[in-house]
Amino acid sequence: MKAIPDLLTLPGNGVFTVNSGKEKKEKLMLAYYGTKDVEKARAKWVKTIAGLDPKRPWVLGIPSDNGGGIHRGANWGPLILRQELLGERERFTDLGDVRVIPHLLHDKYLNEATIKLCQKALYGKVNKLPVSPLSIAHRALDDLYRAHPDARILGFGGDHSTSYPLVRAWLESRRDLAKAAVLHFDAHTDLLQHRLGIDICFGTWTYQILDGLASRDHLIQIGIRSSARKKAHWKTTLGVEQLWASEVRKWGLEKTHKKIRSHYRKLGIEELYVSFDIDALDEKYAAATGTPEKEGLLPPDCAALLRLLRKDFRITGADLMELAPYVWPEGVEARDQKSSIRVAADMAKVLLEVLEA
Ligand SMILES: [Mn+2]
Repeated sequence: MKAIPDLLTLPGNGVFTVNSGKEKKEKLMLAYYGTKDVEKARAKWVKTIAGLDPKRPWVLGIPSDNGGGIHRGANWGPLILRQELLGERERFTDLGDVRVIPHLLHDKYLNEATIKLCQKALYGKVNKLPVSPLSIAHRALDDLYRAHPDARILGFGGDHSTSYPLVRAWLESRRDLAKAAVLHFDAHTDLLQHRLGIDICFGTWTYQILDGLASRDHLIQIGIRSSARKKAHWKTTLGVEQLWASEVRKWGLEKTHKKIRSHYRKLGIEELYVSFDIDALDEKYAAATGTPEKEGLLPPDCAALLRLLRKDFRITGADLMELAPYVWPEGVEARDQKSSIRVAADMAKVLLEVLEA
């Protein structure tokens, strides 16, 4: 836990700014800490980190979109989600943001000289700490789960690659991995092994967590509708369970819930991690994202499904990914950008609710 104040920074402060863009961050700092002075706010934040209470969920922002690749802009997701959640401040502890060097993704892609330069930039000296957003997140989450194995962490992304450290660290810290499963809401499978030679990014992260599961059928994907391959391909080659958006729409809420419940129950699952890519929702509701897709899931159905599953299983980890608040892809028919942000914030509230003990 000693490294946490170095690895993380104030809530909303993970997007590095010098001058341009800093007013976006000041608003949140003022609302959280009553000051625009970073040093004063930091002193208050450090106190929060020192006195963490695992009885409430914790929020962690990973404002990196360097693992994305169509329309970026999800780096502002964690800040804007928190602004929308100001009315819920009493319900969670805010761990802050991972410190993000926006040109980096994972330390394994870096040479030693670059790592040293970035350590000097982030920490003021060469040390053993990671420097890329996914590597920093993984290290911070490991420390947090080691000190508080019962922590319930809600991650805010970021592009979907930021789920990689969140899910990995959650799996690695389970007392009984055989009873732990992942439920992944998404329009896309994110199951590529590599994308242009890169093995950890928004299109591959789910493939890269498969070997961390007790068994591959512990992953259920829901909302899929944009895939180069048919559903049977993913089942026969990877053994992953999928409920496509068209099936969910046909079955309705009750039958969908029963299918998920019986699948997990047969496997003896007791606890779930929920990863929620906002593009699982129909583009009418989730247009402010990198890859919006038509004919998706409906927000009230997703909320109701999560509330039902929470009665069957303990939900002990979750994330909300891919809200890109300033992105507005051309040709997307939607209500307005503000409503897209509000829908994402409402989903974040539901995730917070199902994480509450
Ligand atoms: Mn995704």
